[in-house]
Amino acid sequence: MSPPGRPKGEYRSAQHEDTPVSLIDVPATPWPYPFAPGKTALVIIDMQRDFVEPGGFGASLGNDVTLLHTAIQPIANLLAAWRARGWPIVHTRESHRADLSDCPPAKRLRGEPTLRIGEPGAMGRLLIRGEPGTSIIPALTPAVGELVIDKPGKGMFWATGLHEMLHAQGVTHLVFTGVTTEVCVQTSMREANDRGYDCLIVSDATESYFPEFKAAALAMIVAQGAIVGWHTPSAVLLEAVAAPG
Ligand code: C5J
Repeated sequence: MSPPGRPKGEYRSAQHEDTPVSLIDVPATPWPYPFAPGKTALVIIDMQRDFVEPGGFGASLGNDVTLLHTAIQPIANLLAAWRARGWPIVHTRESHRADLSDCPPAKRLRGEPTLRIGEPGAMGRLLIRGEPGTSIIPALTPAVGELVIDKPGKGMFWATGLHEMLHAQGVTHLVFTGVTTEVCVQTSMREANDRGYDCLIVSDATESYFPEFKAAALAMIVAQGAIVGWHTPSAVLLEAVAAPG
């Protein structure tokens, strides 16, 4: 499919009209993604022990957490590339205050998990800030200077102030990774799309407990002319951003 007409090679963000940047066309579905070097934040959604390791929130819902592990190395590769260039990086953690005042009963009482949010499990109280389960897995530990956002919702903008932080850094584009594709990643990407960011999701750097839901989410995102955004594999993205301009 072909992209709609866009002046090639330059982008003026609605949020930063005065700061044009040179774009890199990254091969992607449904057509090339206009990558803005230095203005594109890598977003790593909820790669915390509670979702990825046994004994956490993901497992309490009856899920096989090993299904998420294939995303770890592609995310690590992207993280290394972003760090090498000094580009912005955002890590999120789905988490709540210890008194659960930011966890609505509609969320806490939903379903039939073996343990509910706030109850003690193998990695401390489930999804509670400061407990071992909410820490990012060791392979992706945030570095000093990277944004770490504790979000009480599935989406990363709800009750976090993240939009203002990204705006302050001049970020106009977002590259999404993390878990799970159809829940927190897709919700965050849709929120970002509504706020005017150009969004790409990296197909092998995101995973779901349900492979069919991951496939459906990726298809929905790019349908109807990239209605939410683009997707591409990490190797394609890394090759495109490494190429000499
Ligand atoms: C879920 C998430 N699945 N990070 N959270 O509850 O996707």
